[in-house]
Amino acid sequence: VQVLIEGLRRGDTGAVARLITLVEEQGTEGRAAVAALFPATGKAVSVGLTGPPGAGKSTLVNCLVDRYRRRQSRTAVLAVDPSSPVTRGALLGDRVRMSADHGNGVFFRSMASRGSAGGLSAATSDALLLLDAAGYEMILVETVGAGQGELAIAECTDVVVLVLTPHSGDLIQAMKAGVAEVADLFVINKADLPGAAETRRNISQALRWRSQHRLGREPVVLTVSAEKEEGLDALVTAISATYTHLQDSGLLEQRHRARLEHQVTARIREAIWERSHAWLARDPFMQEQIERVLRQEVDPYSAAEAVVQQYVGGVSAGMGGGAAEGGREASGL
Ligand SMILES: Nc1nc2c(ncn2[C@@H]2O[C@H](COP(=O)(O)OP(=O)(O)O)[C@@H](O)[C@H]2O)c(=O)[nH]1
Ligand SMILES: [Mg+2]
Repeated sequence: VQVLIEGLRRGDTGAVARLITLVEEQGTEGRAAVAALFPATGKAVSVGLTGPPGAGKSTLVNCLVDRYRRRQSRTAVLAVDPSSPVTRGALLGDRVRMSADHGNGVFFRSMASRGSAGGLSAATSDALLLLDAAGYEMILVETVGAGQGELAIAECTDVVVLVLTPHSGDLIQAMKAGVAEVADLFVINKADLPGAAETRRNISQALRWRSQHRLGREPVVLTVSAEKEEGLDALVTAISATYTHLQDSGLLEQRHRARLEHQVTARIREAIWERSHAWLARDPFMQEQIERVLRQEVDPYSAAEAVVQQYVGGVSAGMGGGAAEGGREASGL
């Protein structure tokens, strides 16, 4: 890990790719890398592009990469697919974890979900930290906005761009999934197809009705054509303007804080679980509760609550109840 970290610091993209694999595995080596490189983070701008499959996110990312590269920004792309189940990840094998520096200074990396959406977002935020430490100034993150996993994009990136297409009912889906709530910028791609202007009006109108915006103001709605390369400079300008707005309004700092808080909380949850589940399985009090569930004396929820009460205490107790203290000592928690 130390060698890879030094490699990353020297700008060796192979080392960056291997470190990302380590954080994908979410093991101790990945943690060590994040710990060592965390002080070197905090300079990158991250932009998440989400939206339904086929909306043109990848095509759009390629167009944006070209433009950022021309502006001399060191650019990296993370392609994340939260809908990809374990089997698909295994099936695609190396392709899923393909990573390349296209010789134009742009780093590209695919990440596949191997487990929960929570695990993916932890791996993605770690990968973002590594890329940030590696000196990438602009990091584009593409995720499929089809389920609940895409909400994680708002926990990982500074600016969220929602990519939709004309007349597709995408917006309704996006609203149902809650992505429309977290989007800072709405992009209607495929404006070369009919109906883009009307879709744009409909979305603007829907946004006007909304009483609150995560952005503190109404999000901008743009029409672009990634394929015909139309409206892309306006998109780059809108992304910059959104970022500046976030900076000036203090929202960027707020988001940054919320993001770190989320990461710390997620790690606390993991650490508590890692440390407790092995002894919990052998714990007499826990076993007694299981027996009671078996005898139908209590339901599983109540049994779980009794175990938590025993070792952690009540939610509102803060420091934990008196009885919990003894239990906590005995269990080594
Ligand atoms: N007509 C049209 N097709 C597009 C445009 N952008 C992307 N596409 C096509 O839409 C399909 C899906 O694009 P892709 O970038 O893979 O979508 P993703 O799944 O959101 O990443 C591809 O066949 C693209 O060529 C566009 O601006 N206009
Ligand atoms: Mg794609």
